[in-house]
Amino acid sequence: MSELPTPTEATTTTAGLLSAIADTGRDRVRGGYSRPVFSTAERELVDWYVAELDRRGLQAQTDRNGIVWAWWNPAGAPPEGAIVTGSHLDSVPGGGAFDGPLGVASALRAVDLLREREVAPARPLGLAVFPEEEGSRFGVACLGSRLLTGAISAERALGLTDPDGNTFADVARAAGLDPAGFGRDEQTLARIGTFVELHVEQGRGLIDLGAPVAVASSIIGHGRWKFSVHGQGNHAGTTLLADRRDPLLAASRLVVAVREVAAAHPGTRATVGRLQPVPGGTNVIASRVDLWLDVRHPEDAVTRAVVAEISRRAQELAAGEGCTVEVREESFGGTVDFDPALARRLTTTLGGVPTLPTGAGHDAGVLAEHVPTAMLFTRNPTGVSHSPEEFCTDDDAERGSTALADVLADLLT
Ligand code: HGY
Ligand code: MN
Ligand code: MN
Repeated sequence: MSELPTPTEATTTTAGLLSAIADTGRDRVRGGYSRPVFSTAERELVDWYVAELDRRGLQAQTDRNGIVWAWWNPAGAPPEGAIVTGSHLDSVPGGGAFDGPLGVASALRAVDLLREREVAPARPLGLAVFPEEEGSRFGVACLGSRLLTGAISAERALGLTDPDGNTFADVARAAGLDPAGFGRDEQTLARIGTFVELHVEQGRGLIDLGAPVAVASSIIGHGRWKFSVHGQGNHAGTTLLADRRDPLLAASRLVVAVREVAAAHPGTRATVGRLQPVPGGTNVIASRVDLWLDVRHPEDAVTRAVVAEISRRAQELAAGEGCTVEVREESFGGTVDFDPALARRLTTTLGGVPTLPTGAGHDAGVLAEHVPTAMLFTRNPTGVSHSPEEFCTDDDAERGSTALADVLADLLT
């Protein structure tokens, strides 16, 4: 048994662990945190994670897809069939403090709790941090877990570009990874027997239920599409209205149409959160507008129908303004129902906590197609996420880590 770390406040509570990174990647303009994958801020978080692993006598290993692993295997059991837990450290622009990091801190805290309880794992416990879960820099959500499982080809991933035009290959190479190494990793996948991810709840379910922890039942299907509306760039002062082909006008009407189409398909969540006029000058009629559409629904056929109708409306609105429009699917993942037997086992271990579906995507949703997978949610008293208002109380954070330790102890022995 490795030496226990010297307990300090920063390492003996979940909230204490998170307090150590509370200033990393703060976004003074947007509020909240902006920690894009492979940015200085996100790399500082990875360094924090590696140092906390080291404090626990655990050796961090970054695999060829950029996933940061650590294995605790005091019994010296065979590597296959490990119980793995973890989450991500990258964020959306202006995101909250808990989306991702709470799952990582809870995994570290669960190791401490298992050791304090003198749990003797019969199989290895793995900890994992997946890169680019948000897809905020390169556009594809859960990029690390999709590469691990082969859900995205290395070729497509390496060609993805960030808003500044940097390719994933170049940025990953600068971060010390070998682009030739990316792609499905059978050997690593074979080591994962069960994956359990703890995540801050990104909704009001636990508030309304008055409970601190829930087990996930499903993740609704979701996808992302890029629309590019092409018009005629021109001078704001010398171009009469009748002579304009303004893509921003068509794109603005399209944003309104997105809400109309979604409202006509109950249960649909359709969002345009990112819209980029090019070149983007105050005195310039845009020549092009890029906008990104996020559509989610429990039934994949409805998601497809909604996107088809929005695409039809886009063509109509573009033509009405003398513009053209291109539509490209950037990512899609169908609705995932977590392993029911595993979910029941966790619910029983935790004494009958609620089970909740979620509209938020997670690496667990990608892994669920390959290994038995479950999720735990920790209460978020604001119910808000992907925003600085996302929150989790110190007590609930500790309750979540304790619940994670409980289910890991059950699965490990
Ligand atoms: O977009 C999502 O649902 C997740 O936060 N990546
Ligand atoms: Mn997340
Ligand atoms: Mn998120």
